[in-house]
Amino acid sequence: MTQSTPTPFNRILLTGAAGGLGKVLRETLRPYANVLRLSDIADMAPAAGPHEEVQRCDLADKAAVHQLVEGVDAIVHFGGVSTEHSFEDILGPNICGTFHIYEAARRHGVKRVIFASSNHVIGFYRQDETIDASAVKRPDSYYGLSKSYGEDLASFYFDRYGIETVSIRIGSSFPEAQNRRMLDTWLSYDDLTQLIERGLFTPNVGHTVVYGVSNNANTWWDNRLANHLGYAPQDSSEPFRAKVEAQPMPAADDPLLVYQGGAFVASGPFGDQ
Ligand code: NAI
Ligand code: 15L
Repeated sequence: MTQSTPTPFNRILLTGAAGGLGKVLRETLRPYANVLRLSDIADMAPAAGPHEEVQRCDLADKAAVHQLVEGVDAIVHFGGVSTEHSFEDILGPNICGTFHIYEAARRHGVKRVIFASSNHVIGFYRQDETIDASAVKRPDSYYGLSKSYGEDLASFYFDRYGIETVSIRIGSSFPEAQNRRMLDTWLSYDDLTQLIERGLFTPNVGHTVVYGVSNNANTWWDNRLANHLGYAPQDSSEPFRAKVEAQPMPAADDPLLVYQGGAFVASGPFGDQ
């Protein structure tokens, strides 16, 4: 926590707590609340520790989400389907689920949400284009569409009800950059944590969209419209470059090298059989 950080929240809800990023945030968000309420549809290990509560919940279940949000001061919403699937598979967890989160936030008076959006909201931009948060959205998948809708919910619930959100268009947040595209999109776990901290504690964010990317040598994303967050990434994908560049070079027209969303632009269609 930075020195200027005010008193932590009493109770923060983390959805998707059993997932790859959820497991990391379970550790790193601990200083920011007296109690972390952890939720997922999947089993969570280990069970609740000190200053933790575990509440299993299917985001598609409206009543369950309303119970989940009761007594919470802020929501870090990372749960849902995290890769491309059919629209039907994405509808419940991501589209209905994020709607349920915002409706529950309204009913229970939650004023701050951090939304795990994705670069796949703008995945059809090419890698030779640089965009900021004002660029027209170009979702690359049903998954990207669901994140785009999540950002629209964030915008609506701020304009209509004053609930503030920081939507993080996360690039690729894994322990290492795994391929050439990820050299440009990689977000370290420490930089992700810093973004969430800035998202929770910066006053008057309205609905802010920020690209979740580390200080990599090259990027396609300009975060000047989110300068008020004071996000200053500390890590870079350079240490992974040699290993990544030892991989065979994909064809020049491979989506991995052409589009910001990489392979997602070529997924589907689903359900034609
Ligand atoms: P993950 O797939 O490991 O975690 C997602 C979690 O959501 C899982 O534990 C899953 O059980 C849970 N979940 C799925 N359906 C659910 C439902 N109906 N109800 C409740 N929980 C449900 O994904 P990861 O990598 O941890 O990502 C976390 C969030 O960040 C996701 O929303 C993802 O879309 C977003 N994101 C992640 C990126 C990354 O590079 N890791 C990049 C861009 C966005
Ligand atoms: C995402 O949105 C996914 O959740 C993650 O699994 C990666 O595919 C990431 O984008 C990416 O674009 O690398």
